[in-house]
Amino acid sequence: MNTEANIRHSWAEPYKIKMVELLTMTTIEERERAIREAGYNTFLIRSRDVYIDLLTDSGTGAMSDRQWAGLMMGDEAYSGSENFYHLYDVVREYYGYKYFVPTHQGRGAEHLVSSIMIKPGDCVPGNMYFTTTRLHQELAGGTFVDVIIDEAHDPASSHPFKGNVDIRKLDRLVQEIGAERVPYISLEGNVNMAGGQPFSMANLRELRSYCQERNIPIMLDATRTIENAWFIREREEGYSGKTVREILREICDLTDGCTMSAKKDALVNIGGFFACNDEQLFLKAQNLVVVYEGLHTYGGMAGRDMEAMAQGIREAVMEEHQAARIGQVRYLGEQLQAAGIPIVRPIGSHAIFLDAREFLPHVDQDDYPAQALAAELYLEAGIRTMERGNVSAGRDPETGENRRPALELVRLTLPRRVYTQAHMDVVAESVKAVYDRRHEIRGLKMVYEPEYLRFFQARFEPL
Ligand code: P70
Repeated sequence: MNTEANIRHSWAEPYKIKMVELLTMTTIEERERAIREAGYNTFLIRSRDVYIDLLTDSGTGAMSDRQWAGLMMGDEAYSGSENFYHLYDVVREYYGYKYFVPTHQGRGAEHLVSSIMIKPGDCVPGNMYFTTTRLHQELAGGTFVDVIIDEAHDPASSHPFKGNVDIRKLDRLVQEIGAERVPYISLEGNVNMAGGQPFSMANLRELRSYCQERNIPIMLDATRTIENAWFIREREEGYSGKTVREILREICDLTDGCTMSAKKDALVNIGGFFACNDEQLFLKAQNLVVVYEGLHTYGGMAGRDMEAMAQGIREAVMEEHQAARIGQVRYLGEQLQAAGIPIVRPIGSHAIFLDAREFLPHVDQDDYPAQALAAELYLEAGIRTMERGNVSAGRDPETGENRRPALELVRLTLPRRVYTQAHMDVVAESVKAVYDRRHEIRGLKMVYEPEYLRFFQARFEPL
């Protein structure tokens, strides 16, 4: 176990490397061809053409030897797998919810919650949208309403808890439409689209008492909530002496249920779950999961995947793991800040977000500056990142216009336990090189736009 002192002075990895995966390096000509063939969309680049892959921290982490050993313990029974019961015990112990339904990944759980809880015409308030979460809410006939604090939409604000809910915004909505049309509040830990920003325990307590008075359940998006717990410990008064594990439990105990993409915090390549305390809700979810995912004792996962997840959750709450995780992200972010590159502040837990509006002020938002910047980073050094701006935000269903969100960002997402400090140096050098020639960078025109979650498959051409 790390002591307080060496957590503070070093974020050195609490593991050593037993197996490696070779990387391929490409020439500029090869990258020019690859990005053109990918329609200037980093989602469409083949992974063999990527050097350092910062597209996402989702399912891209390195598993431990114990997790790999767990794969050999897979009980692939169609029903009643041993691994299901093991995973259930671990979720019960660490997250604390009474009932548990496994799903193939996070959006499987979102689909269950949205279709069970939302009626057409309902509004679902949340601390900023997430793409898949909002889409499932809309497909169920609901409307997402953003109730995050204003600071979250300002990349330059260094508020320590930019993930907080603005209770006044929430109250305005509830007054306007009535609590009966608010099926639940969707609360995300370490808010992804805001830059990986945490909520505070004080804010959650206030939200809890507001919701309890009005009978509105709180459904937590637990995807990166262990990382949120780390920030509470680091920044919130009264928490420095608590463990991440204790704080995670405290968060979950203040909510009614959760959806989880285990591909992040829980250190697995695939998996997710829904968990809750209400028996009726659980019974509905358990029934619906067999329609869309698989039997309720595997929910789309193999037995071995559930075993790896059970072990992954145990490793994820370790203090030394989080110290290294967040330390590595901070190491990269501080290098970029020192070079004067505009990034979202404070530095979050899973990624560095470049502020593409500041980076490319000469590119109009409808010419997709973040998409163009992600393409340039790939061209520069084979580094793959992800657009999180106007393309991701999509169109307003009412007006059909681009949403033009306040945040126009490029996400450099760090997979867990995968890259080294030297890789971070290469990334920082490459971003600086692109920054030096930023005036030459032009926007993009969208030439193919799919109906759902367009950012995954849209194609572009240079202007
Ligand atoms: C990412 C991934 C997934 C995710 C999430 C939060 C806070 C739910 C989910 C869904 C993958 C992704 C998804 C959509 C667009 C881009 C990337 N986030 N809640 O890279 O979970 O992927 O398991 O279905 O971050 O941020 P899942």
